[in-house]
Formats: sequence, structure tokens, C-alpha cells
Amino acid sequence: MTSQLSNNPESPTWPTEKLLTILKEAKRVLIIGHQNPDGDALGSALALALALKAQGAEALVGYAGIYPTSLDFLAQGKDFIEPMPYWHDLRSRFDLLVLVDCLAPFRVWPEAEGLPPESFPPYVVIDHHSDQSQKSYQACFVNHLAAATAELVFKVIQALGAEFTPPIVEALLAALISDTGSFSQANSTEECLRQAAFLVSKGGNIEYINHFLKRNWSLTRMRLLTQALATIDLHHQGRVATMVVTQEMLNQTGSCVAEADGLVEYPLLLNGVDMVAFFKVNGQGQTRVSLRSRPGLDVRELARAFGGGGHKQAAAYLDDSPNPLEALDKLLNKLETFSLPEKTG
Ligand SMILES: [Mn+2]
Repeated sequence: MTSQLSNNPESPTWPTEKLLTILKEAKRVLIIGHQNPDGDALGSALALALALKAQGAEALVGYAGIYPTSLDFLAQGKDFIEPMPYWHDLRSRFDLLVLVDCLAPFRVWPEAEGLPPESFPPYVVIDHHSDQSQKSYQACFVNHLAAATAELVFKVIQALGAEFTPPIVEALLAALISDTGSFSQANSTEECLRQAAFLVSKGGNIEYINHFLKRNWSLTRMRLLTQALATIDLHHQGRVATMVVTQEMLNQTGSCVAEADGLVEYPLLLNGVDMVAFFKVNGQGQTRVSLRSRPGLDVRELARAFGGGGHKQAAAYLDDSPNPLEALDKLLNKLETFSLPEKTG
């Protein structure tokens, strides 16, 4: 089921020998995803760590920012996951850093932006984001056509000749499910579904994983959702929906910031809405803005205009305003100069 035929450097479908050699030779490896890891970042890191450990390396999964508690089921029994809020002592602890689901160390530690590569252990990148501004890595496997970083990690594990053990299967399947909206989004490609089918054949349980990723809500989160839904506004003839989560709403409902994750999907259920902008406090005095769109409308450009990035249908950026309503005003102003593409239907 592997396709090694076309290895176009722009969208390689198979990891390079250089990357595989570096991974095989590393003894002490830290694998880490972008700040506030999602299911793809954490699932990919876990799967790769398990594969490298099986081959004799010491591999640790780190995370920076908020740990997604909905992924506790993946972490269960795994004592090699550690909070990694700083990078300062990593060079003495690790001989290799693997960045998954992001392209540069500052995506993990924003304070590290602009630091020279020597500030970190030598690093490699496995990612499906397309911003290629930083190329200080030793090797990479980057393909923006991949549904999830897990799709690339799957191939790395195959290429390493590691076994797809039950915990690896579960981590990869959770990552694929997480980044494709349970295989409901445009990135649910044939390749991604083939991998999913293989993972299911190895015992992966889609129902079980969806239970933790999509259901299993706390009452506080449900109450936060009702408050967030009440803030929905429509703009641009109903094509753009905005939604807000303020600190007061978190306080009133007793929710934490992480419980606002994923609520961005709700306004996209609305008839006629092509794009959603979701503004939520990030717990550090800023506003996190998540953008979602239907195929045909690329929100990545909009996120880039604010210093962020992501994918065509899912992008994000950070606004320095502590008040999400200020960030909302800024976006609406920017949208005045942004021509939304013709409605496709
Ligand atoms: Mn991803």
C-alpha cells in the first residue's frame, strides 16, 4: 500500500533516506508538536516515539502550552510524556529534536522566535503545513497534501520497518480522525482512508476513539457552548459567521480555555455560511482566532495577514488584544479589503 514511485520534492510521498538515517541513529530523542497540541500533533508524536523506542532509542514526547485532556485516553499508561515549557536545556538532554505538525521551534515555543538553530538540538521536521519560511532543519518530510501529519508519520514508521502495535495504531488513528473531522472534511483523501482502513484492520476502533474526541463532554463545556452560540453574528450577506468566548464566559460556566477548543465547528453548520471566525481568550492575555471555511474559500491567506497560518480550510492566528471583541473588529476591518470568492453554491 505504499507509493514510493513519485517523490516530488514539493510534495514527497515517502521519507528521504537522510531523514530515516537520522531517526535510526538518534539515541535520545524529543518529539514535540506545536504549542497547545491537538490530536494530530500529540497522536503523531506518540506513534513516532513508540516506534523509535521499539527500535532501541530513548524517546520522549514533550508538549508546550495546554495539554488537551480529551486525549488522556491516548496518554494512559505512557510515562514518557512530559511538559516541555522551555527549550533552554534541551541540547544537553537530547541529541535529536523531532518537530511534528509544525515547521519551526517557535511554533512550539513562541518566545524562541528569531533564535539561531544552535539554540536547539539538531532537529528534523515532519509536517503537513505549507509555510516553508524556516529551513534550519537537518531533514524533513513535509507534504501539505497530507491529510494529517500522522499520514506522514505512518509512512515513516513503515519505512523504519517498525511494527504497528496497538498503541501506535490507536495514536495514528486518533490523529487522522482528529485532523479530518472524523473523516468528514475535504482532506479525507483516498490515501488517508487507505491508512485508516489498514489501522482498523490492525484493531483500531473508530467508535472508541470518537467517543473521547467528539463526545465525553463536561457539563461546563456544554454550558460554555450555549453561551458561545449566543454570540454568533453573521456578516457579508450571511457568508461569514463570528463567535466569541470571553474570560467572563469561562468564569461564569466554570470552564477552562481548553474546553473552548473545537467549538469553532458549530457556526459552520449554518446554512449559507462559508467562513467562520472564532475568537477566544487564550489564558495568556491574548486572543486566539481560529478560522474555518468550506472548500473554495482559502482562509490561510487571511490568517497569514495576521501573522498566523494553517491550511486552506482551517487556519489560525494570535491577536495581541486581551479582549476578543477587539480582535473581532480588526478581522472585520481586514475583511473589508479581502474579496471573498464567488459563492459556489
Ligand atoms: Mn495536523
